[in-house]
Amino acid sequence: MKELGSTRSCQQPNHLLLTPDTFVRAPLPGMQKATAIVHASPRLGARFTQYSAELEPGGSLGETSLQRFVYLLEGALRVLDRDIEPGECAYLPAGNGIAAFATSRVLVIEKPYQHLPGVTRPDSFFASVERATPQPLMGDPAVQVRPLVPDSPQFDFAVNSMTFEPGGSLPIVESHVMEHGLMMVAGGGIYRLGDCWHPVTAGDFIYMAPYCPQWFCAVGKTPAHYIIYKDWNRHAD
Ligand code: UGY
Ligand code: MN
Repeated sequence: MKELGSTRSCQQPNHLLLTPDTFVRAPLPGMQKATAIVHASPRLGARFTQYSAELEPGGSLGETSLQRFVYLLEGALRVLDRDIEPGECAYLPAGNGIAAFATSRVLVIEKPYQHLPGVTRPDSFFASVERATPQPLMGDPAVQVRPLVPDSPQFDFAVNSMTFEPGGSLPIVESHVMEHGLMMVAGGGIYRLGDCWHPVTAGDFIYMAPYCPQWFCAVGKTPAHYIIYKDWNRHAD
């Protein structure tokens, strides 16, 4: 199929689906023994940058003045003085060095901090899908939401783990002011985005612009799992 110029990747005015067959790798400044696939960035109209970093043992991400959230998909990382495993994540108020000690794949989200008067900037923290408390989405036990960022106005974004039992779906077609960056981690299903219904599977990335109509239903015999970013706790400006 690829030879005939076919792909599920699709760009529309209100969303972008990127499938692994179309990923293009390039280094970012300061990276050592590492490369990046930039999925979403201000060039797309997003107010954040999201990329997958692929690191060799001993590889590292460069410094940044932006706040940085990392979620480990595969491998082993050292962040500050802690080792993290797949399913664990870390937040740094400004990107300090993050190093890999095994071949690793990391989801990275970077965003300029939106200050709120009277609210201090947050410190670094560590979290994991396993340690997060699951909340059924609108009371539906087939859809579990696990917040990976503390519930505090200090944070100008949220990242949630969402798992869907086979057949589980978002209860409504959502359309909201927040934008999303989403990485499918396991399983798959059908994602409605705007006027398109996309089959999606583990490894796919989706950007949803503000107000993009969105709905998902997990299809298959195993649960679907995705990690989803949204802007949060701030006025729309
Ligand atoms: O948090 C959310 O807006 C989430 N329910 N959206 C989504 O899964 N597309
Ligand atoms: Mn949403």
